[in-house]
Amino acid sequence: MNERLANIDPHRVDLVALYRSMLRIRTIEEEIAARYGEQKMRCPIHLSIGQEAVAVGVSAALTPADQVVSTHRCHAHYLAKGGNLVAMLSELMGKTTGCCGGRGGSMHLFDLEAGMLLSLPIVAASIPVGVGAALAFKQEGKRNVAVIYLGDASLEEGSITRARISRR
Ligand SMILES: Cc1ncc(C[n+]2csc(CCOP(=O)(O)OP(=O)(O)O)c2C)c(N)n1
Repeated sequence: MNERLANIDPHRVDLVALYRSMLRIRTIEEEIAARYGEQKMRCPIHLSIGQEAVAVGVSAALTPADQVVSTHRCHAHYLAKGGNLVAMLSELMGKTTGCCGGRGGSMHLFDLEAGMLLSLPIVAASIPVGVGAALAFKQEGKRNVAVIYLGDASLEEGSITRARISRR
């Protein structure tokens, strides 16, 4: 197990802060759902309501220098990792102030400063990118962690097998 994860003491983790972070994400996503019909968000949207704990729990074990790669369902991963909310909402609305300049939409969130490396809607495409980020850390002699979020549909894609092979 990664040393950083192994060192987490559940009695010292700020559970209220974790809960607040989960609630914040839930509230934001519920508001997005409620307002989607206004047609100001000009992109398809995939919510992750009910999965907030995964994003918040994982991010709690990471530093800003650790990197995360996500999928089409990336709002919670982005927010939990410290992604900028205004840049995210601007992106959903296709504004130039969005994190992708308004060209990517909901499925392409990233925030390099926060260590949110990339989100990719192509199923399993996040896997080789995350493996590459981990390899870069290794080659640079850094002890950082790269996290790949994926849905179970990724498991039947060839890139997950190739990622396992390249790990050896
Ligand atoms: C290579 C590829 N094939 C098909 C699609 C169309 N597609 C978009 S989301 C999705 C389902 C993804 O399921 P899963 O990864 O389990 O995530 P979930 O949406 O269930 O959270 C598919 C097949 C795609 N984006 N990429």
